[in-house]
Amino acid sequence: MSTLCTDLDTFMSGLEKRNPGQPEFHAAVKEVAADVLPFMEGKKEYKNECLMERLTEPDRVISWRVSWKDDQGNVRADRAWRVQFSNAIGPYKGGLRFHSSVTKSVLKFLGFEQIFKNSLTGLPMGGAKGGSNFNPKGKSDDEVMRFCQSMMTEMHRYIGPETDVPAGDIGVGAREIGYLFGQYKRMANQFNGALTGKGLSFGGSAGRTEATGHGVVYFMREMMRDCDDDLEGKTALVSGSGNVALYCIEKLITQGAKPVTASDSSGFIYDKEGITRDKLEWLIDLKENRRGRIKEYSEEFGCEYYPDKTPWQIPGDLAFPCATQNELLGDDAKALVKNGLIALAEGANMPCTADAQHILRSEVLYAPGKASNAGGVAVSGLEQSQNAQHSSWSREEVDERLKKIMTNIHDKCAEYGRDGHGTKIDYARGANIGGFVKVADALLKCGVV
Ligand code: NDP
Ligand code: 2IT
Repeated sequence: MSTLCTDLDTFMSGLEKRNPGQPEFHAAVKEVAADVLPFMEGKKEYKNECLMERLTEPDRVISWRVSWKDDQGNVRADRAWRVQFSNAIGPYKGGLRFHSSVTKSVLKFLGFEQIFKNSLTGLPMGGAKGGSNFNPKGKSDDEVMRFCQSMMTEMHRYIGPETDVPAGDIGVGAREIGYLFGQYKRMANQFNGALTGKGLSFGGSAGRTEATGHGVVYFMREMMRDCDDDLEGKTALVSGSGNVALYCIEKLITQGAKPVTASDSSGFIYDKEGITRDKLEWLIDLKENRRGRIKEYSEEFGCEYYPDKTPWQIPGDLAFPCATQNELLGDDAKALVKNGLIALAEGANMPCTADAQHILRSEVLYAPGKASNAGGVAVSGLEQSQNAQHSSWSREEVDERLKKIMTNIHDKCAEYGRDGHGTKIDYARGANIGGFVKVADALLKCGVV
């Protein structure tokens, strides 16, 4: 490894050589390094400190086998990882993803992003991510429970409230966190805040379920406010119909915007009249309790359904990709811009490809996930505080803190992302550098580690 590397191409070719076959991780690092390397150039304090090389090498990656038995009595074996990326500014913190597409590369990209996101929240949380290629779709509750118990039987050795605190992500919601926490207590013989996203009856925080989706809309509101505009009457395109998408839609409705789309991996619905509060309640029940498909919304409410398509060709003022990585391509970005898009805030992690990001960054207001979806992990941080104090705060108090945190993240992005000539904020640059400076400072002050 070189001791000082300020040239992006040289840096990336070294990183790619050290981490072959990890395209998602490469893309996430490149996006950050393109802003951070020039920022570090010429700054005396960063010289010869090898900061980006240190930050792109996880503290450790733990991998293990998860054996479990399905309802037919067959033994199954899935793979699991926990990527403990950096504890420079606090204990490792980040979600768990259960999806058939999970690989080490995907979890490294997510863990890397989490370092900067968690730093932006202003709370003392390091970066981590974990998960498994286990696919919870179509599995019974008993199967999911047996899988979670087996996963935690190994994972409990590596986590704890002052060590590493996992939470939910794709495929890991209230049900999974409950089963994981139940097994954690048995293995560790401790009731503590080693997981967040817990149910309200066993140490969870009010408002955590809604936090990511609500936070994305709070962030968008700040971006619009910065241009003397607001959300009232704006048509909004949302993708996904999971935790983030549903509560993004909810907050859009209360802010007077008109969400018109939602999706899952089978297709999207286009409800020209707008998704209203009543329809959303039905959709939340469909997704959270009945575990149904988005197509059923179009059958229930008589709107358009497009199988195997994403919503980005539909005209809208605001866009909120809230499903998964690489779900919005360069051509989608072009269509959105052509159709008059004003702003896009990422609810998902890295939903826009590098091509799409490039177009959006120059043409519209663009908020990267590490800034705009940080409300989820921020309220996880608040859950940790409540657990440590053996107390619980009201929904209103959590919501007030969430709003403040999202405003602070916006302002930090503005501080580092406003160009020299005036008003336009490059939120991606602001988030990358704003997230980096605190982590870099901690690294510099804690010696060579
Ligand atoms: P959920 O599992 O609740 O929902 C995921 C949604 O995205 C579902 O509608 C799912 O459809 C869709 N989806 C997942 N994978 C794909 C795919 N490969 N192609 C198309 N659609 C897909 O997850 P969350 O809502 O929690 O997470 C969504 C995104 O938000 C992720 O990028 C996650 O990392 C990010 N995020 C989540 C946070 C949280 O607190 N939960 C916090 C910050 C970011 P289907 O059911 O068909 O798979
Ligand atoms: O991507 C994310 O920020 C999350 N999945 C939430 C992580 C957390 O620890 O709440």
